[in-house]
Amino acid sequence: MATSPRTFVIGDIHGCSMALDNLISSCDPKEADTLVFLGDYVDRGPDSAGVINSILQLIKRCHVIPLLGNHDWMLMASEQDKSIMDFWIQHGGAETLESYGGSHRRIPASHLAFFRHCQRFHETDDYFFVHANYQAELPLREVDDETLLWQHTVKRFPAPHVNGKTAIVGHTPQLDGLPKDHGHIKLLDTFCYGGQWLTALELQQGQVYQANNTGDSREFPLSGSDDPI
Ligand SMILES: [Mn+2]
Repeated sequence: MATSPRTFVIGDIHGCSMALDNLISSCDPKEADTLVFLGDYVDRGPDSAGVINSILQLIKRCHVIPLLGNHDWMLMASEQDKSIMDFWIQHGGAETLESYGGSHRRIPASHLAFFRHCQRFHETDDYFFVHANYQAELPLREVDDETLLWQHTVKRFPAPHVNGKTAIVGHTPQLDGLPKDHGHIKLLDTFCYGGQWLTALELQQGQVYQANNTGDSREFPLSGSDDPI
């Protein structure tokens, strides 16, 4: 019997290519499956270039929907604006440039094309996906970049969206390494670059897959995320 296509939502990677590659091995996406990436592929971790190379390979293997994170935005904006370049380098961009051989000019055209292709939000019948945050009463296309890319969910925890869908977000690191399920919003940035885990949530089964930078992997149901097996 053929299994129905699966949808995995993957949190902030931040240059952790080893964790990403191990996570993908665990999920083993097939051609009909979909990977939604919540953004922040680059910065802070050791191998941002390797992360983008891996995702470019995944695009040939299954459906990939990449969202834009604030760090990915800074990488792109640095091309045109020296003040953003300085800010970016101080906030994780230095590691990214190092992974590309030390210069913005060495970032391959295929990688820049990937960042330009990233979306600010994505919606399905039951879910919507943003990097950072949303405004409960506003259609997603009307929400500003400050909210979608930068605003943390710690101080401004949003109400359920009027669209009735479940929100899945990254950006605000969960320092204990566990994804959070608050019903109408699920938080998947599990602080991989800080020594915790990279998370994929498979939506149909509610199963959490995790991998880290030291080669470990684990999985558990999201409802049991306070007590991972
Ligand atoms: Mn972010």
